[in-house]
Amino acid sequence: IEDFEFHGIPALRVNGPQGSSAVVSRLGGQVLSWTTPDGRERLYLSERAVYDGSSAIRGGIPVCFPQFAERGDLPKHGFVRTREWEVSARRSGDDYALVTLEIGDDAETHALWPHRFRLELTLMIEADRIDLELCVANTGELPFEFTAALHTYLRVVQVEDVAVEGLYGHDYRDATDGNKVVRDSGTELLIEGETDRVYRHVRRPQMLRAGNLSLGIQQQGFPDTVVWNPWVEKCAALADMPDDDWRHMLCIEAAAADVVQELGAGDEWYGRQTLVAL
Ligand code: TA6
Repeated sequence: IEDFEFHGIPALRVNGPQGSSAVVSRLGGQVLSWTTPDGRERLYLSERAVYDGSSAIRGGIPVCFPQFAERGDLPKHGFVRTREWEVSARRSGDDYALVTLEIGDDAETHALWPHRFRLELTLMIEADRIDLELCVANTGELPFEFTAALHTYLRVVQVEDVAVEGLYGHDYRDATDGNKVVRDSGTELLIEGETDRVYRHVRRPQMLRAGNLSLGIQQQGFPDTVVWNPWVEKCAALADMPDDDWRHMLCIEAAAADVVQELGAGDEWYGRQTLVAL
């Protein structure tokens, strides 16, 4: 586990077992790369991503907190994506490597959100798997509410060839269709146009299938799963993403997006997403 600079920002290179590796940026506490022992990069990271903190880094696994999307008065997806986190633990053994980053409140966060908190993000990498755990601690004297997400950008060769299994039978809110709530009735989800869905109370793991490559996706603590692909027009409107790259990514996010979490004074909340290359 070594410190290095990635596009001019402080980052960590985490070498896991069997040649697996990850890159974690201290800006945003954001995983930017995950490579499995077969040499494949599993996360999407835009070539046009911005690394100066003026906006979130486009790709990898951004952490959204204390708000998912734009429902309240806070900046979109909260404010920890563009702030610097500290490294508080690093450990490795024969079959794993682990780093923990943390961030807390300060005068700047109080100006946006009047609560005391500590976030800890722990990345554990094993040969074919990464596990991300987000801990939210309420370090103040009053309860607070939050929404949050691990906004994971998965790399795919061609999104039109991808199928997502495991969401059948769940209700989702369709942000591309006036937030209509719809029950998913297909056995697999195909991406055939702009997709921006919040699946609620997700109980099963998902499986992303693309040709002979599969990725298992599991979450705990997070009640919702968000599936996002901007498709052609919305992608063209994103200054930090090449026009054709909607094809090469699919966000499958572990989220507390619609199901708001309440956290009492002194309490802690845990949410986790696990990705397994199969
Ligand atoms: O999680 C899906 C979403 O909320 C979309 O609506 C889309 O706007 C996306 O996140 C990206 O947000 P960003 O602030 O990173 O451009």
